[in-house]
Amino acid sequence: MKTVFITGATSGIGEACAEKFAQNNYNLILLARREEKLIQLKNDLEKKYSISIKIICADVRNYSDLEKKLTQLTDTKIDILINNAGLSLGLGPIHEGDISQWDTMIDTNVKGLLYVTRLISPIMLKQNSGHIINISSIAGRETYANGNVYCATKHAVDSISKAIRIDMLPYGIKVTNIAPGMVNTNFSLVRFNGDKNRADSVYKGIEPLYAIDIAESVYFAGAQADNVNLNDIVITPKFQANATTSIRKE
Ligand code: NDP
Ligand code: 8X3
Repeated sequence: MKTVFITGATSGIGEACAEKFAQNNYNLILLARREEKLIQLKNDLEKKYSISIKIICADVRNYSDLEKKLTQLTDTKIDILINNAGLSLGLGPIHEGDISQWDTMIDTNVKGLLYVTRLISPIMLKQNSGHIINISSIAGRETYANGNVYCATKHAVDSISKAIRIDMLPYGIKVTNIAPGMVNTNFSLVRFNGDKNRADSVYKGIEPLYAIDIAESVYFAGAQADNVNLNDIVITPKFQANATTSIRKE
């Protein structure tokens, strides 16, 4: 049986990936900060599918804690790593920016992804096989008004994916970068600090993507023949052309 390691598995895209891979007979290693949600997911998915699930309650920003917890995995085969944990906080011009929100976004979306990759890639090197799938964003391709630091973190993910693809080439480890547009998850609720009206307005008049739509593409990338690597996938809802152009119904 194959094993997939998913960060940010307690919600949205990560949770949908957990279910999609479980359905397809993968064992799971699920990482996030909310332990109760991880335990609930483990119980639900193990009951529903004949798979085994390890949970790791950790914050991707804390390297020493990750190191302690992930070095226990050295005997576990990891076929796919999905670097998905991430967030956006706030939306505003640079001169009004909140420094602690910037730090959280940079530490989670960029440094957290690097920390996890630093710890898991040697396991893949030892195996001489593996696949790293990074969840970037359309905000990693284009910059939109007031998105400054979040867009910068996702541009960094885009660049890191390209760099890791080169680093991993001699070892036969694949790297895929997935860049979704609008996906209706808890993303906007987190961005707007729990303001549900504001979060809902992001998806008003347009049918957004759902977490499962992204999980389908992640699974598709992971299920390619061994000789095939999907480098980049950009996914938007039907009525979104790019980060700043979409058609909304009144
Ligand atoms: P959600 O808010 O629904 O999920 C985010 C997940 O990340 C949660 O499971 C959360 O778990 C985890 N997480 C956040 N911070 C940390 C941390 N410090 N350490 C460990 N886990 C963390 O949002 P999405 O599912 O939408 O977001 C997933 C990824 O997709 C993000 O990288 C986001 O930038 C990206 N994305 C989202 C888009 C969208 O429109 N929704 C579009 C493009 C990209 P917990 O709180 O339990 O730690
Ligand atoms: C999330 C999509 O366009 O809100 O990365 O930045 S967007």
